[in-house]
Amino acid sequence: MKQTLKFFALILSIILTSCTGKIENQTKEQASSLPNIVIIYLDDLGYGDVGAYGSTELKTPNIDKLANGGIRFTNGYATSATCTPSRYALLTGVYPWRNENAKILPGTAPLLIDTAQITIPKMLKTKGYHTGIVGKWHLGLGSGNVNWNQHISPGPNEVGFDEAYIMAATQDRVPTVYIDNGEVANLDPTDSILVSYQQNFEGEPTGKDNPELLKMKWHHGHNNSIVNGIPRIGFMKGGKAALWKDEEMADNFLQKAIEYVDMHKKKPFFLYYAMQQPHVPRTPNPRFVGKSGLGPRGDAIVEADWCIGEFVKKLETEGLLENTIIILSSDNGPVLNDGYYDDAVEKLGNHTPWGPFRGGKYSLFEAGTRVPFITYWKGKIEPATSNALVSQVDLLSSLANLVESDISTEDSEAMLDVFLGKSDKGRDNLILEATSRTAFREGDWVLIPPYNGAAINKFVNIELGNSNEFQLYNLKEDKGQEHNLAATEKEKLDEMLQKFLKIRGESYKNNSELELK
Ligand code: NG6
Ligand code: CA
Repeated sequence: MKQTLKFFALILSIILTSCTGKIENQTKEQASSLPNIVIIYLDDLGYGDVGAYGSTELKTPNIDKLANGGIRFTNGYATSATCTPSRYALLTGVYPWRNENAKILPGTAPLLIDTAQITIPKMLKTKGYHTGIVGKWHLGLGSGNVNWNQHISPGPNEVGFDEAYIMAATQDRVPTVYIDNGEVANLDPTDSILVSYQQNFEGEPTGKDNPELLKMKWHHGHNNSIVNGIPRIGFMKGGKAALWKDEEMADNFLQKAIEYVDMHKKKPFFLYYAMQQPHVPRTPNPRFVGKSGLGPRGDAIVEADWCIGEFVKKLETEGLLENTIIILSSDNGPVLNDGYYDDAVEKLGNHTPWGPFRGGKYSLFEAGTRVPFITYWKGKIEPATSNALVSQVDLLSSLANLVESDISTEDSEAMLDVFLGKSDKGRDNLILEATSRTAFREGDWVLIPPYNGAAINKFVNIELGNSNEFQLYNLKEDKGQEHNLAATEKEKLDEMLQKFLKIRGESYKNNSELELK
């Protein structure tokens, strides 16, 4: 009897192990058939800054290789004309104007994304992906009053990233340190970091009071703490060993991105490579200084292009290029003088960072949000140009389709076929945003409702899109938005306004973000 029982127990255990084995194998097989996903996201790169998008003065051979070997979208949009809101929408698939805090954040802002909210990396983790971010975060950290000398949380690790090597906000904002999975990298515990956006720390020099200490001069804003001879936004003290070296930032992020690939190449991975160029302060490595002939802004773009080339080379030498989809875009349109004297205006020559469009960063006109937008997948995506209307907010649902997840959001339209070049049918319409004001694009038309405020920001010298009257443009005939048709195309105006209001609601009128100084 004992023997028979033992025999049955043995048979049962064999059956069970073979079953669980099968299940495990299935997940493994499914996981290994999934492609790696890389989002390369630039900061303030304009539509016209890229060779494949018409730049002749500035050469970007490595971005061009992706654009010419993949799909070059001509109607691809960031959701916003500034960084934080665009990044929020990119990761969450939610329009930034739905979150009233999705505005340019100081370095001390709390985490903007709700830890219960779905994000691209969270969605991908449900399918077995390893997820990482390297580069600019600018979506807030902690829950208010971060102590930079302790573990910093919640942050990227709490909204879906297994690994996060970031700068907290922007290169021109304190704290000017790297944060490695919630810990300030290279922090000497005896030299605490203090950060404030309200007041200076006693005895610390500032850009405003100590011009003799500056290697880069401020033009507007940017006159608080001085780090590496560069005056920043916000005050900071201590953490000397942890301070980044601006000229090494690009190499550092590239190296971390490459290390990430090395560590995780055996499993499907998602890497959000959020580059800092060509945002201010523009500090290309000495290897790139003078390379563009356009001053530091151009040199920083040449440097970024080189980094992209090196990163793609890494995927290639690892044999990963055929199994990796690369999406490249920018968080908002271009700006020349964004607060420092760095020759961006003086050395511009014939270069047109805004391409054929009007406006730039901060603007509701096209150049604010119409950005380079490229999908590349060697052997899977046929090279093409697509005029389909697509937005970065669509990536969440579209990537979910790619990995056979049914996760989606109301704002994020699943258009995997468009991103893979199998369809030309993009979105019907899209809400555009710039410093809390919104506009409406549908088909070839764009409607900009009236907004108070200056028509032009005289510091950055960019037309913001504000007017006392409705503006209506036909982008097919008038890319540069020169001819306001609101008075003559009354029916179209009304139709657009009704649709805009239906999605956006009357609250679009509360454009409360501070006027940029
Ligand atoms: C503005 C800064 C600008 C830049 C921007 C954020 C001033 C006067 N201007 O407030 O230099 O940092 O914020 O750029 O401080 S973004 O690309 O991250 O949105
Ligand atoms: Ca930006």
